[in-house]
Formats: sequence, structure tokens, C-alpha cells
Amino acid sequence: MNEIFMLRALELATLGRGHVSPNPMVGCVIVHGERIIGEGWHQRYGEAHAERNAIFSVRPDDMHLLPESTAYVTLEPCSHYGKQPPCADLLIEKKIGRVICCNDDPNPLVSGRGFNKLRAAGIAVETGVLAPEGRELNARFFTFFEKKRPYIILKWAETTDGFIGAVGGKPVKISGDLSHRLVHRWRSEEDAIMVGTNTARNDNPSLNTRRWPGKNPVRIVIDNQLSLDQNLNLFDGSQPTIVYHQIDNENLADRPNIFRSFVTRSAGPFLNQLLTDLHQRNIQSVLVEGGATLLQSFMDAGLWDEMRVFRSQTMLDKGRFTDAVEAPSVRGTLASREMVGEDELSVYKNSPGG
Ligand code: AOF
Ligand code: ZN
Repeated sequence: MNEIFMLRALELATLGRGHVSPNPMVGCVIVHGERIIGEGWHQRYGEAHAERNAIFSVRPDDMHLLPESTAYVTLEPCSHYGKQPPCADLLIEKKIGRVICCNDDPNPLVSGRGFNKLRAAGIAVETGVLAPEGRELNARFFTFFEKKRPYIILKWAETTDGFIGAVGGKPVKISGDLSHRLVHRWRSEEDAIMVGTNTARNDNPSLNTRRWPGKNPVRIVIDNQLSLDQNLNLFDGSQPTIVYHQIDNENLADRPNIFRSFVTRSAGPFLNQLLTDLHQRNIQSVLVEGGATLLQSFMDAGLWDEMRVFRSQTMLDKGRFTDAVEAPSVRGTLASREMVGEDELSVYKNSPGG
């Protein structure tokens, strides 16, 4: 039965998707005997945690059952005062009988302390139930705290003959309309979107979510020499844009919503420095949308968690585009494959379950 109730808690947690980052998605089910008497989830960043919502969903008539009930929570209850008071304290105050979780909270403010607090109050605690499912649900949150970098998704569209575009030319349309819309949805689910210099210059992308009703992520562009035209859509100020460059000049004037961030040549690999900076800015996930050089450098450094590749039915016909750019070759384990309109979408993961 433990797994069935935990599956329900995991399902509730997903209702927070797109609204709780950089917090994790968390769900909670309160069970008396075999009856669910309360349910809740973390609905919005800064607002009540899952346990609080679940406890206060219990009918007044059932409140006295809490000491004989079990709270199934997808993550270790928190023990600290953040934007919300500690969930462990609430569970203790309400005298919950038992707490069962999927995973320990990797956030150093909590990690282990939530469980210790509960145990010290005499509450039975069990963790590790559906642990892989819990980690998968919050892969971004776990990667952020464990690897000290954002979760990285590499995304591209390639033609049947294996090309991703042309070097200097106008953008070539590769994937179809449904895929395009899906990418806007993906953008709304991540904290940031990143492109390289050539993509910013040639495609002049807006990198927003205008085709999906979700939030707009932070935009990131690599512009080593600060050579990009300031009239590009990326610099329209509609969303924050972080520019990583290697020009050491303290006098660079920033504009509202444009943040220039210097990456030195001497202090270690560029990508590592960039990811450390993003970690410090509390960015938990990045969708890297190209071009080929940037995607390849993430792959070569082993710094990626997912690849999402559209294969379209179009041919680039190398005869017409002498400067056609070959798509990177995929790596990792195939996690899923489906059709999106006319395009085939394959998702690869760097580590199983990660
Ligand atoms: C829980 N239940 O539903 C969530 C937890 O600033 P705060 O107070 O919202 O705290 C955020 C941290 O609390 C977050 O980084 C994570 O460690 C934990 N999230 N904990 O017990 C929840 N969302
Ligand atoms: Zn909490």
C-alpha cells in the first residue's frame, strides 16, 4: 500500500510544475488506515508547502485521527525557516503518527535535519519509498544541489540527411509547427534558455514563450567579444538576458534587464565558470537551443543531462547549402521516442533515472 499512496503524492506534486521553481515539486497524502483523509501539494513558489496544505485539507471531524495516521511526502519535510515555517514543526505539533518519504532533501539547509527533528519528537520515519521516481520528478532540484550546476537540456532539430542548419545563411526551417509550439512549452518549464553567438546573430531569436501560456525564462547568450548587435531581439529588455563574454572591462554599461558577466580565460574551463555563475544566480535548469558549436562543447565536456532531438522529414540538400552544418551525434540512453506532427522526437538521458 505504501507505494500506492506515494504514487498519489507524486501525482499531486506534478500539479506544481512550472510554478514552484527554484523550489522542488512536492506532494503529500495523509492516510488513516486505508483511507486518504488529506491531500496537498506545493502550489506556487513562496507559498505553503505540501505538508501544510495536506494537514489543513483534513476535515475538522478527522483532525483527531492524525496521531494514528501516516503522512506520505515525496520529499523530506523541511526544518528551516525560509519563505515558509518548517513543515517538520507542523507535523510534530499536529502529532502525526508516521512519516514516509521518497527522498532526503539535498538542500543543505534541510538535508537530514527534517528527519532528525521528527525522530527526536518520537515520530516514526521511513525514507526511500519510490526513491527513483522522486528523483526523476525533481531532477533539476537534485542536480542543482548535488552537482552545483543547473540541469542541462540540449535541444536541436535535424534534417533526414543529418544537418542542423547552414553556417552563414538565413535560418532554415527544419521542424514543423507542432514541434515549434512544444519548444515554447519546454521553455516555459525551465529557468533559462541559452544560445551561442552565431545563432543569436543569424536567427535573431526572441527566446520567449509567445506560443505557450507559460512564464518566460531568463535568456542567456555567449558573446565572447561582445560583438553582437545591440538591436537584436535578445536585447529588447522584455526579459532579463545574461551575456557571458571575455572582455575584461569594468566600464561596460549595463542596460535594464541586460547583465554582462565576465568569464576569465585563466580561471579554468569556460563552461564550468559559466555554470558556476548560473548556480550562484539560483538558476536550476537551462535549455540549450544551439548552435552546433555550443551543443558540441557541452557534450564534449560531459556537461549535459538530457538531449531532445527532432528528426524532420526535410532534406537540406547539401548541393544547395555548401556551408551546411552537421548535427551533433547523439549520446546517452534513449528514454523516449514519439511523433510530434511530422517530426520524430527522441529524448536521451545522460544517466539512467537522472
Ligand atoms: C517541504 N515541503 O512542499 C517543499 C519543500 O523558502 P521556503 O520556506 O519555501 O523553503 C524552500 C525549501 O524548502 C526548498 O529549497 C526545499 O529544500 C524545501 N521545499 N519542503 O517540506 C515542500 N516545497
Ligand atoms: Zn516545508
